[in-house]
This record gives sequence, C-alpha cells and structure tokens, in this order.
Amino acid sequence: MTSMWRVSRVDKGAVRLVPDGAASVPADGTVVVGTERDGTLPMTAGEPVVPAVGDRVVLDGERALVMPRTSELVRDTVGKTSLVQVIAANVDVVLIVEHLEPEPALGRIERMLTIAWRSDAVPVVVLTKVDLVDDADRWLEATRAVAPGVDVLAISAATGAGLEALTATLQQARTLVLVGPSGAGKSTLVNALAGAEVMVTGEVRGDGRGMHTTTHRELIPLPDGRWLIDTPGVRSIGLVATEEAVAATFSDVEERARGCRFRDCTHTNEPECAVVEAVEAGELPERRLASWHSLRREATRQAARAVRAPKAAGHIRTRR
Ligand SMILES: Nc1nc2c(ncn2[C@@H]2O[C@H](COP(=O)(O)OP(=O)(O)O)[C@@H](O)[C@H]2O)c(=O)[nH]1
Ligand SMILES: [Mg+2]
Ligand SMILES: [Zn+2]
Repeated sequence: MTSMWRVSRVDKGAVRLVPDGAASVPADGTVVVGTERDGTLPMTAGEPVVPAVGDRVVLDGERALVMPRTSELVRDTVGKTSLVQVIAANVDVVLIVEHLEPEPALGRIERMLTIAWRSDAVPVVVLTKVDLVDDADRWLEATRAVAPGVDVLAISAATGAGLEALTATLQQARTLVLVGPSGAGKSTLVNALAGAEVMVTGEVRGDGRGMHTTTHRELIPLPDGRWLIDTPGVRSIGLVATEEAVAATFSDVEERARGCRFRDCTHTNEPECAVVEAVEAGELPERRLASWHSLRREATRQAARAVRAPKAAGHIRTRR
C-alpha cells in the first residue's frame, strides 16, 4: 500500500516525513526514513536526489520515492567548490522577510528576489516590525521601487497590523517558504500565520523569555492544509541565478534597455544607452543600475563555477 508524505526535515542520513493526506498516520504523525550512503533517495522518475524540505515522497512499503519537483529554491554554498543546495522544494510563494528596525537592506531584498525568481515560485516581500518605526510608508515606497511587480507589505506580529492583508495576498499559496536574515521575525510570522506556537522555541534568554533560534529548515503543516517552511537566517546566501531571474528582478532596467542602440548593451560605456541615459535623467536610481551590474556579475561567476546537472538533482558537486 502506498501513501503520500512530505519531507519536513533533513538530517544526516535521515529524512523526517509528515503525512500529506497519508492513509495511515503513525501516532506522532511522522516517519523517519534513512537515505542511501551518499545521502540520496530514489526518485519516481529520474536519477536519485538528495531530498530537500518540501519534497513530496511516496512510501511504498519500505521504499521511499521522491516525486519530481515543481519548484526548487536553490543556493550556492559559499566555499571553494560550488555546491548547489536545494533550500526548499515544491514551493508556491517565497516570503522575503526583512525587518524595518533596524533599517531594511534593499540590496539584500534584490538578492533574495533574484533567488526567488530563479525558483519558479512567486516572491512576496514582507517588512516586519512596523510597530517599531514611524517611517514605514517611506520604506514601503523604497522597497516597491526595487521590487517591481511584487507585492510588498508591512506587518507587525506584535500588534497584528497587516496580517489580514498578508493572508489575503497568500490565499492561493499552498506551500510557502520564509527567507531573510536572522532576527527578521520569520519564526514569529510562522506562528502568527499558523495561529499557534508551531515553531520550536530555542534557548531561553537571560531574561527567561523564549527565543526562537531556528537552526534547521523545517516544513510545518497548517491546520487548513497549507504548508510553511521556516529557515534559519543565512548570513550570506550564495546566488544561483539565471539571466531570466535577474531580468525579472530588474524589469524596470530591462524595460529601459529596450531603448538601447545595441541589443547586447552592457549599460556601461556604449553610445545611446537608454539605461545610462535614464540614470542621468534621474529617472532610474543609480544604485539600481549598480545592483543590476553586481548581481549579473555574480550570477555569471556562479554559473561558471557550477556545472549544472539535471534539474532534479539535489546536490551538484562541481569542479573548482
Ligand atoms: N516588535 C516586534 N518584534 C518582533 C516582531 N516580529 C518578531 N519580533 C521579535 O524579533 C525577534 C526575532 O524574531 P524571530 O521570529 O525569532 O526571527 P527569525 O530569526 O527571523 O526567525 C524576536 O524577539 C521577536 O519577538 C514584530 O512584528 N514586532
Ligand atoms: Mg527563526
Ligand atoms: Zn544600455
């Protein structure tokens, strides 16, 4: 007899599964399956993969089979060798969570947007801790300017401000992943969206209050049938981007670029460059073009380091 599950956690050598409409659910709701020695599980179609949080798994007796992924949020581990790692699989929406206090980092948001567009999921930007600032409108405007075509909302898990609007925005999403710096309020938002303390509380601070220190990625089933994936804050998230992902992130730059004289204009020193002209005319922020250059460069560098294996592959070892 077969049943459907989703990967909720991946540890060394073991994968934790939670039922996805499974026929027979064990008492604690989870099963643990071991991986092969190289960390992989077989796929229902194609090469074995390193399982990722969010993967759909068919249990057929003792056998665990991973289903092909509809989307993959990937990052490049920052090391000597490029190791592309799947942060989350089968995600509909990437919630890019950024705090309003301290000030949001627009460059980080642009970066996360590129990673999100690369994943085949839809990004939504959430500015948290709106209760702590009085210039949220200014930041909303500034963030919308670097996130063309993307919903940007300000919320407070403390007061509940903006949560209804966020829920309405996310109505269609079945699986969501939250990404952003440590302390941005991701786990707090998970609990708010779940309506319960679903995220495990980490160490207790000196003042005795609980502190959510997320140390691993985890998939959390919500009572309404949706799924949330909480992630620990990553200091430096390696960019794995395609040209299309950068173009989607910078659709404002791309639009201007259609007016450039050369189709392959690099917007540096070409004559009749509509992008540089827009910057000179004050119609496009200079930092926006600088971000475009820097993310393009980084994406090109990463692409040169990584030899991309078939899409389904989880970890891809590459040459130096
Ligand atoms: N004032 C305020 N504090 C918040 C809000 N959201 C989260 N926090 C606090 O910010 C800290 C970090 O939150 P946490 O959810 O652990 O962040 P994570 O590292 O992104 O998961 C905690 O002390 C939360 O109580 C908010 O909307 N307003
Ligand atoms: Mg957390
Ligand atoms: Zn140009």
